[in-house]
Amino acid sequence: MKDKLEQIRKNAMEALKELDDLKQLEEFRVRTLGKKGELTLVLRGMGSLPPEERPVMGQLANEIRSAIEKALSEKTAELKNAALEKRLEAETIDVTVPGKMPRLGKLHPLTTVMNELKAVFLGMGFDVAEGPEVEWDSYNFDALNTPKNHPARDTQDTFYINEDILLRTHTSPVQIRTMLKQKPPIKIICPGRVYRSDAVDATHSPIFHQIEGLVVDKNITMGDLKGVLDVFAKRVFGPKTQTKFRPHHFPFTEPSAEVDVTCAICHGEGCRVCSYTGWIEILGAGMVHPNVLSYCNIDPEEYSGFAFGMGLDRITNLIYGIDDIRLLFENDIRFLKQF
Ligand code: 2U9
Repeated sequence: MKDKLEQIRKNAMEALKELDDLKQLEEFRVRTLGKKGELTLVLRGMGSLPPEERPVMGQLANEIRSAIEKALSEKTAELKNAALEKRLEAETIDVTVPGKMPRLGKLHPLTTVMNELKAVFLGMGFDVAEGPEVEWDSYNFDALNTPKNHPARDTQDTFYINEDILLRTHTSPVQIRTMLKQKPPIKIICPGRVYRSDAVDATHSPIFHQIEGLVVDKNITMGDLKGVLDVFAKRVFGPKTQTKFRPHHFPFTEPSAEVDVTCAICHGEGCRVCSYTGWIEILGAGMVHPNVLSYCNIDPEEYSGFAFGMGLDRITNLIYGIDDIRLLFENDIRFLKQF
């Protein structure tokens, strides 16, 4: 038995030298030291030895097992090290190679202008209110003093979901919703997307954007409206900008006005942008019609208010000198990159 054991040791040590991958090492371990391995098989034969030889053989077998285990773990470490070395070599990176510049996106010009206008009104103490784009016909028209068959509905034709529900033609229903659930004082702007059934051309799109504003409190006057819009115009178009109110008619305000600012391009001299008038129309405004306040359960004898509305797309085009509204919606990256 002693010879057998020594033979196992010799074979094992020689075999180990030849092995050069971790899988082979594991197979070797099972073959030599495992439950059905060579060493175990020899030890099973211990029973047939004379009793006095058993401890001696047992000790020798243990010694050989330890020796093989030691050699095996040394070889395993050696192979693992070699594998790591090889990987590190393969994965070396040249830190001097110039990096790839990540391509940064940027805000759409409409978003940039929307943010700027919001900031101007937030600076004057307005809150931002938002509401659904799919809206009740009654909030979009009836509440705004525009009952069924009113001629003003013609100029604001839109897309109907059914007889009572439509895509809003202005953000005004957001002001209605606010007045229905909140008592004055109210001082809000309502930015958002609106819809009209208009044919597409350089100045019309069935989808466009507005910012409207509403202030309702005791003793609100047309002077407050002029003050707010004058500050707004100076902040957006420059401190020398002047504003001019022209009488107009909207069903939801009385009196109503269209508001012009002096042309920021020619400063009033006259140029192509202002059609040689020196003035550019930027918004509509007026004092909230008593019928509108009453619809929202606000007593027009006690409270008054002003409202205004502007087309964000038109203002964006004015600020950036863009001459066709369609460019804002085509999302041609070569166009958008310029801003
Ligand atoms: C309530 C009462 C009154 C909002 C107003 C305008 C005048 C206006 C146009 C500007 C260009 C629409 O985008 S546009 O085509 N808007 O001229 N809007 S007053 O008046 C309101 C709103 C809400 C409760």
